[in-house]
Amino acid sequence: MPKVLSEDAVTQYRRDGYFHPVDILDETAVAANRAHLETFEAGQGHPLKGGQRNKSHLLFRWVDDLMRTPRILDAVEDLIGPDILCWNTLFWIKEAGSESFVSWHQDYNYWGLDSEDLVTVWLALSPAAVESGCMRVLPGSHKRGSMPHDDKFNDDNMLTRGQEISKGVDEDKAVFMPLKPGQASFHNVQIAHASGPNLGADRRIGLSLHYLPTHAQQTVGDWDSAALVRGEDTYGHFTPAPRPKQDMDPDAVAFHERASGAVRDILFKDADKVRPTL
Ligand SMILES: O=C(O)CCC(=O)C(=O)O
Repeated sequence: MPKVLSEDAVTQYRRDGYFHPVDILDETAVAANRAHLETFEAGQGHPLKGGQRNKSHLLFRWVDDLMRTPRILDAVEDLIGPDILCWNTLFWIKEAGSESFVSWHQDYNYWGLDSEDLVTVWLALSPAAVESGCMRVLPGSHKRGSMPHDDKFNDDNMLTRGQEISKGVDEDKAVFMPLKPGQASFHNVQIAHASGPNLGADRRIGLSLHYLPTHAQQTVGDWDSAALVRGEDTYGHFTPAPRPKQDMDPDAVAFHERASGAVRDILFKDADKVRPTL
């Protein structure tokens, strides 16, 4: 008996590689989390950028708390079982009216992780409508194996190397995953997905959280880290991520430097060009 998702939702996720929307945060919690983010951005005088977008749970205690939200973990447990690591937390912010987009890609090809059970939870902290460039997916593509990608390095592309599937995407079969603030979508690490520019009047703020079973291993990088967020880790394949005591906890910030650098090296492996920051 699933804890949060219905039997139908689990069946759809396994068959099509995605499921949405799931209500996670109420209005008050969305406003509080958005305020944490935007207060920090106002303080530094610019939006989150570079390494701040990755492994953000090591910089911000409120992201670490979000990563451990029981309702998210219950839903993830419905999909991948009770022993759960969070590998990464990653902000996807498209400013209102920005050209930022995400080309069609599969994450499995780039993250160096050997588990096809990795599930990405994409949590909306502002409206993610079709107009604001919500994600779209190609149903069933998680069962097609690795599709060919080219690195295009477009500045408006939010992906590190501008990786884009070169063959096999039929846009007519794509499904949009619009979300209201506080809702989340769930997608499999192998599914082809993309998103367009934000033509809306508000920022599109998404936080993706990458959950994997504890047996997963990093196969590309020599060193990697993850946070045990539920159950037991009897494998010890990842260095445990520390929990920040507060935002910008010096020990966690130092760990973030190493951990986000390791992710950058993994993402840019064999790339012709490397961006200085993620
Ligand atoms: O936020 C987006 O539009 C794309 C996000 C994405 O590629 C992901 O979460 O894997």
